[in-house]
Formats: sequence, C-alpha cells, structure tokens
Amino acid sequence: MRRPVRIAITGSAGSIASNLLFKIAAGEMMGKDQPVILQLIEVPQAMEALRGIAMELEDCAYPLLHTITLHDNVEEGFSNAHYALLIGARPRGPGMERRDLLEVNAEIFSRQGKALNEHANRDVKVLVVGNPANTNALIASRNAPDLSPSQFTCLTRLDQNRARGILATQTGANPRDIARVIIWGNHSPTQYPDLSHATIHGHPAMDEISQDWYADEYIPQVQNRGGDIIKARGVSSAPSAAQAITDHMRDWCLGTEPGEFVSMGIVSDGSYGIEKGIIYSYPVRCNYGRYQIIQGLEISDFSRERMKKTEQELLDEMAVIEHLLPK
Ligand code: NAX
Repeated sequence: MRRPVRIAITGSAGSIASNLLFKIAAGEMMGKDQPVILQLIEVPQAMEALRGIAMELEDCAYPLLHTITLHDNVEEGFSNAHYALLIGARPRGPGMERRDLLEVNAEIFSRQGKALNEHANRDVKVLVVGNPANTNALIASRNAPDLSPSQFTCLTRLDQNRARGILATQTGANPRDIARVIIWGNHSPTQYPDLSHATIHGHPAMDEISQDWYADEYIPQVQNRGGDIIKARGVSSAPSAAQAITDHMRDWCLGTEPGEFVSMGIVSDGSYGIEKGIIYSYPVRCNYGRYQIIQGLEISDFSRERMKKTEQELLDEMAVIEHLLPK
C-alpha cells in the first residue's frame, strides 16, 4: 500500500463537501490504491455538524480512509497538506454588492494563501472552488510568495462537464464520445464554452449542430446553468460540483486521457493574448502531476470576442481587490 496523502478541505460541512468527501474516501479522486488523510476545516459554528460528517465517514469503513482530523482554523488544517480544496467562501447576502462580495472573500483567501505558504507541503496542489473562484485563487496565490502561482488553480470543470452533457443530450451522443470542449475565462456567466475544436466520435461537433442553436441557445444555457439549477432546486449545484472537483484533481494528479484536453482556471502566461498573471480558464493537458496549456488552436473572430469579454470581467474584478493584494 502507498503512503497516505494529506487532503485539506475548507467548507467541509457544506453541501458540496458533503457529496465530495465520500467520493474521495472511496478512491474516486486519487485512485483506488491511494490512502488518504482528510484534514477537514470549518468555521467554529459548524464544527458540530462537521463532527457528524466525520462519524458518517467512519461508519462507511472505507479501506482507503487512513485518518480524519477536524480543524476550526486553516493554519492547523493546512499543515503538511499535499492537496488543498478551498470550497468554503462567503456567499452573497441580502443587499450585498458584487464589490462587497469580492472584498470580503479577498480577506478569507488572503489568510488561506498565507496559511498555505507557511504550513502546507511545498508541492501542495490547490483548487479554489468558492466563488468568485478565479479571483479568490489569484488572491490566495499572491499571498503565498514561496509557492509557485502554477500550484493554484480554480474550478471550471463543472462548466466543461455541463457543456459536454448538454451537447450530448442535443445530439444523442454519449458524453464519453465527446472530446475537446473548452471553457475559456471566468467561472461566471461571461465564460465562453467553445465547441470549435470539439469532436463527437472524432468528427467536428459543429457539423452536428446549427450555428444559430450554438450561439443563441447553447452558449447562454451553459453560461447560466448554475443560476437555472438554483431557480429549479432552490439550492446550488452540489453533486455535480463534487463530481467536477473529483475530475479536476484526478486529471491533474493522474493525467488526462490520451488525445483529450480539459479546462482548468490557471495563471495566465499570456497565451492566446490573455493578460499575464490573471487566473483564466484554459484548455490544458496533464501529465506527471503538471499541466500544460494546449497551444496553436485557431481562434475565430467569434471566439476572440467572447474570450476578450470574459478576460475583461476578470480584469475588472482584479481592479476591485487590487488594493488588498500584497505589493
Ligand atoms: P455551502 O454554503 O453549503 O457550504 C459552504 C461551507 O463553507 C459552510 O459550511 C461554511 O460554514 C463554510 N465556510 C465558509 N467560510 C469558511 C472559511 N473561511 N473557512 C472554512 N469554511 C468556511 O456552500 P456550497 O454549496 O458547498 O458551495 C461552496 C462554494 O462553492 C460557494 O462559494 C459556491 O458559490 C461555490 N461554487 C463554485 C463552483 C465552481 O464551479 N467554481 C460551482 C459550485 C458552487 O456554486
């Protein structure tokens, strides 16, 4: 048996984590031969609920679940973590402006970045899920000067999975036969789900759908899926978010399928003319625990306009919190 890896998770008593923890403990994320130590982190008021979740995990008697530890602070919770899943965030309250939301989360993610810098394993892989995910990841990374910005990612895999699922339903294909769907930019309604390079059974996906359906129905449907789920269920996506987190981390750590690429929010190196330094969702290929941006894709004017729009939103978000970033 391998040595166990340490996975720290904030927001561990929340809806997403309540689905995710059981998948991790069952080996769906790190592999069926990889024992895990779960370092579960919550705010002090939620520690009792967290104890309940820990009891349920224990009651599943998972062979791969080595140890569970519970923490009401990130400094202790991130200790020696190989992986950090930052799910907890402050939701938008009544009367709260987007600016207030960005600023209050900036404080939370500054502290988490500092704590990762001081206490986590030097090779820690970080996934930010809590919204606004891209900008929260940027803040955490900027507060961790001893870690590489490439260690910080944010979740856009849920958007990619949604884009695949909706296309599968429309065309009657199995999602497994759909490849190379891309999400560019921000995890927000400005994101751009791009099918120009996507394939179904190896043939161009765009041959199977009309341009009008793509532009007028498909793109807005993917962009607004999160809001539509809240309207329908009264609660936000949780099982699908847990699946996407599992997919993101598994691919990052164990590698992408041959020939496939996946979308991850990562620090921009200026590829495709996007501002360097922001956290932007790109198509990547992963191998040996590292990711590489897919280069050389042809970008149409239609795509360029949408990629720029979502980039601009990220630049605007950064402008709001810039004064809170360490110099
Ligand atoms: P819940 O409100 O069910 O759970 C959040 C949990 O985080 C709560 O238990 C809370 O006590 C805890 N928490 C808050 N601040 C914390 C802190 N500083 N340290 C530790 N724990 C803290 O929300 P849930 O549905 O689980 O969603 C969590 C976050 O994911 C939200 O910000 C949500 O907007 C975001 N999402 C992001 C997605 C993405 O694709 N990037 C998709 C799903 C989801 O909407």
